[in-house]
This record gives sequence, C-alpha cells and structure tokens, in this order.
Amino acid sequence: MKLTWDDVTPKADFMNRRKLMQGALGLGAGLIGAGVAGRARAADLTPNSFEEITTYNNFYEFGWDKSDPAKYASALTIDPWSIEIDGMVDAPGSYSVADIEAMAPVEERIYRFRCVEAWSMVIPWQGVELGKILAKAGVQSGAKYVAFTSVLRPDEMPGQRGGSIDWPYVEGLRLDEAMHPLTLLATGLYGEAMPKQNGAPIRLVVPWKYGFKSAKSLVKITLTDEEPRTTWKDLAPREYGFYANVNPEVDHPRWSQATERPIGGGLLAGRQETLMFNGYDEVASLYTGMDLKANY
Ligand SMILES: Nc1nc2c(c(=O)[nH]1)N[C@H]1C(S)=C(S)[C@@H](COP(=O)(O)O)O[C@H]1N2
Ligand SMILES: [Mo]
Repeated sequence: MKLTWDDVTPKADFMNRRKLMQGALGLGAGLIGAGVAGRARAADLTPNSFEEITTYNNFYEFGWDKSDPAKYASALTIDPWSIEIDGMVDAPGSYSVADIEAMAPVEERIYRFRCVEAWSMVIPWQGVELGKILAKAGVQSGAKYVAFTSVLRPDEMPGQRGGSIDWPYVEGLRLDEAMHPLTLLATGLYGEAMPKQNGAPIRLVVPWKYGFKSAKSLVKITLTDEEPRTTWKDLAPREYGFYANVNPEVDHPRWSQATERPIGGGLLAGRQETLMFNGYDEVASLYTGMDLKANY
C-alpha cells in the first residue's frame, strides 16, 4: 500500500498542512510515501496534529513543564550547526545537517512515540537512517556502542542554568540498535524542518524505546567500545535503564507501563494498551536470550 499525505493527515489539519508543504521546498516527492519501516504499521496510525506535537514536549533544557519548550526554544540558534562523528570510525569529521541529508535518502517515517511517563503520540518524521550514516563514516570492528550528545548552550537554554541534570543531555545505543533500519536521525516533521521544541536541527528517534532515548539537538555521535553514560540512568538508575525498551510487562517502579494515554485522544478516548517494543516486533531478535526485566 502506498500512502499519501491524505491518508496520514488528520483532516482538520489539511489546509494548514498544505501551507507547510508549500514552504518545504526541496523535500519533494520522496517524502510522500511512507518509508518501508513505517509502512507496515502505518495503516492503523493516524498522526497527531502539528499543534499537539509541537506544544506538548519534554525538553528539559528549556524547563520542566510540557509547555516550556514551545515557549522558550525559540532562543536556540541552529544556524550554523555542526554534528561531529568521532571515536571508532574510519572517517571522523564534522558534518552540517545538509551534509547528513546528502549522505542517505531523506525519508518520511510515521512512528508511534511512547514516553516512559505513559503518554503517546504518532509523529510523521522525516530523516535519514542512522545506520546508513554510520556505515558511510566507517564503523571500526571494535566498536560496540554509539554515544549521543545534545547541545550545551546555557546562554540559550534556561534549564541548563541549574537543576539536577549534569548537562549536556547524553544518550546511547548498542551498535546493533543504532544500525537497525528503524533508527532515525530526524531532521524534521510534517514536511517542515525540525521545530526547535522537538530537537532542531537534528535528533535521534528510536521508536521501540521510551522517548528519553531519542536525544534532541545532537552535536556529537561517538562510536565506542564501552556502554555510554546516559542522563536518566545517571539520575535514577533504578527507574531508568540503559535499554529502555517499551515493555508493557515491566512496570516503572512508580507506575504501570501496561497502558498509555494517547495525546489528543480526548477525555472519552481513554487509555490504550501498550505494545511490546511499542509494536515494532521486528526488533525482537536484537534481544534474543536477554532478560528484559533485568535489562530495563
Ligand atoms: N536533549 C534532550 N533530549 C530529549 C529530552 C530532553 O529533555 N533533552 N527529553 C526526552 C524525552 S523524555 C522525550 S519523551 C522526548 C520528547 O520528544 P518530543 O518533545 O519531540 O515529543 O525527547 C527526549 N529527548
Ligand atoms: Mo519521555
């Protein structure tokens, strides 16, 4: 099945969307079809509205309220921007967002997004497969993990001027997770360049893991042979693990993960069941033989 924007676009947003698409010069027809990975599940996926996706955010660099990123992220300057790929790669270097987008096809991916706080959305991202970028950089044989570093800009990010997080925000994946075709370096959503509150200009999206793994506003990607330090595990290791796979059978110590609240569902919509790996069963083989209760 070939999806068009009409299939995936909430009708009330359509006119608004058309305006957005007209502004998205250069993205072209390649975006119109869902990517291979998104397509299998796309039929039962209705994206949240642009408004919902850009006004209900977690981006603690800008504050702790869901509405803070939309209020304060405009202060972030994103041009110029460079992202460093370093560590155990043959061709370490500094890349612009345009460089990254020229290294692999920019694809539309409509993904479920499940926060560890038990709310969820459906987001039509565009981006490139991280694995294709890493392959071009030349991953060396000893590399086992990929570390991600978000931008450190206390002048522009009020949340970085205090609080309990040891900035910058850092995240990590095992190399096979990073190479999986579902894992995206996202550069936009709904056909627009990435809104600042969603992690402009480039962020990670790992749709089978809790949202906190998907680090925003990346400045560095490092190939390493050691499990990287990760911000939430540092803060509360009993509550947030390195793996953070969406798993309805492993509860957070303070709440159930069996169900989730779809954002925008309205009061009557109620909760929906959370799916193992957020519904992305194709990643199950990455974890064969692993105890996912111990490796939460
Ligand atoms: N740098 C950085 N990345 C981050 C966060 C953050 O606070 N800082 N929050 C994470 C969490 S908890 C979630 S749920 C998602 C939210 O992404 P969204 O606002 O685009 O939906 O971003 C993740 N990436
Ligand atoms: Mo989250």
